Amino acid sequence: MPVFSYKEIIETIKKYDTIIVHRHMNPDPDALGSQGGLVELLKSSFPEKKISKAGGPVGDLDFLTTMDEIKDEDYKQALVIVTDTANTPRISDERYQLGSKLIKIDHHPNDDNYGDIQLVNIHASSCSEIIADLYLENQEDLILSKEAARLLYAGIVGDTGRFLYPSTTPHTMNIVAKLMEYGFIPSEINNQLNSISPKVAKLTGYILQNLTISKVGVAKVLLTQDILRQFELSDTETASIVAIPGTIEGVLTWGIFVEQPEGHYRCRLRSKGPIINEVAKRHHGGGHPLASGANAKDIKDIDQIVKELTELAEEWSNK
Ligand SMILES: [Mn+2]
Repeated sequence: MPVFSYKEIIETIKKYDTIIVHRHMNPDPDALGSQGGLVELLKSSFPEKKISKAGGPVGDLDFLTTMDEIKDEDYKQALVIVTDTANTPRISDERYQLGSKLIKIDHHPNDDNYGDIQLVNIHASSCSEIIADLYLENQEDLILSKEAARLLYAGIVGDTGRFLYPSTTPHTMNIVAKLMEYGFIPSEINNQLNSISPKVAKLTGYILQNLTISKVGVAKVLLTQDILRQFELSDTETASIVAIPGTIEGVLTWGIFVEQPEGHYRCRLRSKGPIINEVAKRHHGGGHPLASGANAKDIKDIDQIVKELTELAEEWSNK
């Protein structure tokens, strides 16, 4: 694990009057929870500082938080912090480079060592958990508001699949218990995060109908541009259906292959056991051991990915 120090981060934050927090493109609840949670935490702790959130539109997740308008000149002398983003091409709003110092805070494997300071903990369930840790370890310097607690809670709920995934630890639950004391309404967030649009509900039906499951437990489904048009959905709106195959008995690892307008396929890979991020890395992607993303240029490439998942599933079953 890379060496990091909370103190170094707090001391750096204290030195800057302007702080701009970025996160990854196509934000999920943890991207917004860690970004918004950190911004709220810093605003209540240092009311005299100018602290803002940068990045593209947040879509349906605007019940969590929305972005601020930031001018190029605001970056002069600014401290930039990027949350939940493993590599620089995924950072939303490339002006993150305009600041005078850069901090990376993340929980993905640290393959892209960007930033002057890094706080990377791959054992954390979510980046929001790391921000909560940052607060808990520095309570003499920081003040957590109810809104910050709500956002961090949402990020943890999002990235743990409501505490379903193995990344959920006793430490995660301790943090969640502390956050819940701040008075927001957890069930309200749970319901908001759990609800899907009627369009996505219909697509869910399509996926369940068309999923193939092999003998060793490799499931796959292909979503073509035709299908997405039929359901009036874009690729980004398909994120919420990725977990569905995992709920089916006997499914060990799976891929959802989404055709892009340019013709190639975005591959969402998941697993309940076999470590799949090496497969993702071999196919222009990466990610967590049990949740990764990759790219395939054609159906032959997809077949190769499925073959590699099958080998992993066989190895796993023979263990
Ligand atoms: Mn995350």
